[in-house]
Amino acid sequence: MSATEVSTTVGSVKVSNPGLLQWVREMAAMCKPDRVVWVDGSAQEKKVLTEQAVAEGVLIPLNQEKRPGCYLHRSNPNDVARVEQLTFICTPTKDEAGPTNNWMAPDAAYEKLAKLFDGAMKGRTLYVIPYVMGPVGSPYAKIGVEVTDSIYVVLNMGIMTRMGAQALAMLGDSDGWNRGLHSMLDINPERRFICHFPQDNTIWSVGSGYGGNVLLGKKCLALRIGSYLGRNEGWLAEHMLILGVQGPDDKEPTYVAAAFPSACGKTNFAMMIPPEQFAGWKVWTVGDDIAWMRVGPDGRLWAINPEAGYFGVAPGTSMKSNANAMLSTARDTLFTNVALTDDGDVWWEGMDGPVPETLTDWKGNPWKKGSAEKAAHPNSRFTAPAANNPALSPFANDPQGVPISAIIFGGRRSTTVPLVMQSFNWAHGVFLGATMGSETTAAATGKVGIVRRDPMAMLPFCGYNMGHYFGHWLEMQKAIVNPPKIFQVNWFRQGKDGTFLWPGFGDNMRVLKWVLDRAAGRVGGQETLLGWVPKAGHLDLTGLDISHERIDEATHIDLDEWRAEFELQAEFFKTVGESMPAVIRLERELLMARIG
Ligand code: GTP
Ligand code: SPV
Ligand code: MN
Repeated sequence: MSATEVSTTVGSVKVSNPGLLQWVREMAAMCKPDRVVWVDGSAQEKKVLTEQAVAEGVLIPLNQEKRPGCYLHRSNPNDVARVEQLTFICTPTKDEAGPTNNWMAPDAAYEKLAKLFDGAMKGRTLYVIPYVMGPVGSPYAKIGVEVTDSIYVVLNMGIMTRMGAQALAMLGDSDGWNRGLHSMLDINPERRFICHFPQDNTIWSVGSGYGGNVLLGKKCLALRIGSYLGRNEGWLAEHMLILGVQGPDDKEPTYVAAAFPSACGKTNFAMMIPPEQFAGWKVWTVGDDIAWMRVGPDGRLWAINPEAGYFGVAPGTSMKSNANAMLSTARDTLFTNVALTDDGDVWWEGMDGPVPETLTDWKGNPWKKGSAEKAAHPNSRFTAPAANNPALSPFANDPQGVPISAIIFGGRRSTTVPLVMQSFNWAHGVFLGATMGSETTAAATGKVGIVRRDPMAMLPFCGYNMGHYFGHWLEMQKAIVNPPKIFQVNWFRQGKDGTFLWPGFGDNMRVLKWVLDRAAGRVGGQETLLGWVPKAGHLDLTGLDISHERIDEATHIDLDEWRAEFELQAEFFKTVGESMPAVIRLERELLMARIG
């Protein structure tokens, strides 16, 4: 596109959106690429870009007989996860970003990053990626345009979003689209910034080539900008999976949304296969990471999954733990930072079958069985099309979404938090979400295994003041006439021997069944000081080969542990400060007073 052109044609769509054309010109003028290529999303384009990525060494072809259409990407070892310390919310005032976000003034951020973007794409191609988050044509979908110099980003966005001409056709001449700018630069952590400008519906990302830092539709738009839009427009953008459950006698599925922090089990739960005792039960995946939820005309909460693929954690995924994820990665999948087998297939820790004698590790070095080093990076990932998932819900692309009957909050906690508990009411449920703690994982850089508060699994993803975010959740109750019931779960409690007390994975169906029964008012519960738990015998444990002592430990509520937990929460309340809604503070005080 030359500086004077007033339209361009992408696929069969003539683009004449003046704001879009102008913005692309400005971004190109700043980044100074050799070429500008508009991505149309066609199969032919994918083929050409894939070949080019292979020629440039960005992708390594896998054994095409074993994994048709699959490729391996190795990222720079300094660039293997989200970087929360380099992620900024750039609002006019620091208070709007709140005490839990890194903040930069918008002008300062634009100026700082513009210097880095200046000439950043010399000798490179600038790809213009139009994309839709949400089913094409859905009134709840949002449109973004990401310009990037990374072929890897283009190919991943092609799986994760509805990309190309269809997005431009849906956009027309509207001004309602997110402006995303990304350049890898030289992948230098010293020059890496992920900046969000909620008021401008703009995201600027530099210096990384990895996942959540650069696939701007995902965490940046669908959660950080999305949560900001959601507050203004009266809906919720959440780090939640969405699943449907259908029992043998159910005419239609019941839908559940669940927030677990990064690498704490969303993909696994969303694709779960119920155990043998649940013959005739079926779990359908609607989404595995993000939910956009609005109040429908019936007063229920309706959710869509804005994504079209899964950017899932590879290690630990096996036919035993998550067959649907394994099958999703059988073809047309991009793998990042997994190990390579001698016959050109992928491997990671926890995969089925014997550990291979020799491999090429995620850095490209020879690896031998028994090595102290991991062969796959702990945050290695697959990017797989949702269409590959045998359990994909027939309603996954429904423009209206699905009605949510229960919301589940879950963290990774080796102590204190019982297997399952139901909140007394909406406000108490919001409190449970707001005070969620979880042990840190490899999904973000930094130390692993430390308990931190991760309210609603949104600490790294809320695009505005966290206290106001809790306020928004409380406020939503007025509009949700038929609210979902709210639950808390913990699959990760450990016994004294340091092993998980609960078998997890498919057996989580047993907990889910109780959640559904409670949400539908089909079963009584046991009231405790802290919430409702299953009555003895109500958790279906048939066929489960673990001792009653271990189940008791997994479900136990220890008031001393909870006293300590409330103290830990105090620190977080102090951080959030004045903006913490009174309702949340009083919920805590009420519970503390109650346990004495
Ligand atoms: P993000 O993609 O980072 O948002 O992660 P996620 O929440 O989708 O987590 P995922 O399902 O990929 O699981 C992450 C890790 O948790 C994997 O190593 C799983 O094997 C493990 N995991 C998942 N579910 C369970 C469970 O029920 N019990 C136990 N013990 N581990 C689990
Ligand atoms: C997460 O960390 O929650 C992810 C992976 O889903 S990333 O896309 O890198 O954010
Ligand atoms: Mn996630």
